Amino acid sequence: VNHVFHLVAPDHLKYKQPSIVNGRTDVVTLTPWLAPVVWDGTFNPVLLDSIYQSKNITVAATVFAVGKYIRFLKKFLETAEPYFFVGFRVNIYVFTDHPKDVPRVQMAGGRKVVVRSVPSSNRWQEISARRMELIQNLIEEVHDSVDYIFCLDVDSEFHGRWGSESLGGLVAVIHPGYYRDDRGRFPYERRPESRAYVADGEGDFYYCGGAFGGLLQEVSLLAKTCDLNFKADAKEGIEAAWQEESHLNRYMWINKPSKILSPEYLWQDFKPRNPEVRIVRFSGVVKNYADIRPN
Ligand code: UD2
Repeated sequence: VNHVFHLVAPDHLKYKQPSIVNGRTDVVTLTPWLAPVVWDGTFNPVLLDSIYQSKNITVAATVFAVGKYIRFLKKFLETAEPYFFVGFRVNIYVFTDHPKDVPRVQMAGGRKVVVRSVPSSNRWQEISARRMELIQNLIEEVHDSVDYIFCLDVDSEFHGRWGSESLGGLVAVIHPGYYRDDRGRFPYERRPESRAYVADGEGDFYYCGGAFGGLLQEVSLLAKTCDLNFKADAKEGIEAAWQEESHLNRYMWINKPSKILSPEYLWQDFKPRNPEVRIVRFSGVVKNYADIRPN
């Protein structure tokens, strides 16, 4: 695992000439701290794949399927195969309390599903929040064999390419529900007692808890911090408005992500598509909470 990456494309690779005067004008593609915002049309997939293929990287994804959420796993895995880092070494780590019910999905060489057993839980808030601790443990275990990791919600499906354009140190996805809103309307945790607190007039974007990633050491730090803060809050009887998503938002406000993925990378199936979203690559399925949550 070599983290000193020079971006070198193979000799004689043919691709469209880049331009710094022509490009997308309907969206912003750079944050004020100069992190790229990945939208369709801002990158060349052939060029990017050739650069990262020569690095021989391994990409991990984590997905939790606890309790009734096991029903989402099949579609998630089946759609990951044709869209998520095609042509790369991929390990998908499935955390579940139903290891026997994990569907067998045919995968290409170099790609595999690894199943981890976790205990069941009666509170969905606990399940989603406990992910941070388990992600951190996993990273400690695999840090010699994996380069990048993405942590994804299971109640979602791929519909388009999610590949090497998404790689970065610390990677956040902009939440599809709030990206046109004033930050005063973001559902950050607003109680100063919480360690997830973001004050009025602060915050950059509202990021998804359902997809984030980056280099292992970056994601490890994020997971460790969110987990500690979540637990310290819990000791004082506080649960942030959107659990670990609130803590992640607080973390990303202080530790600016080095790459941002546009809402193409986590849309919501119930939302009509806005014109700037030319392609939905990954989206949350419509679900009936009463049906699938333990309480
Ligand atoms: C949002 C976030 C989610 C999380 C949550 C806050 C998005 C799209 N979703 O979604 O990531 O931050 O708010 O808590 O950003 N799970 C189980 N079994 C359960 C409950 C949850 O396995 O009984 C896992 C599963 O992988 C699921 C994830 O936890 O995808 C998040 O739970 P959710 O999808 O119910 O949260 P949701 O949709 O309210």
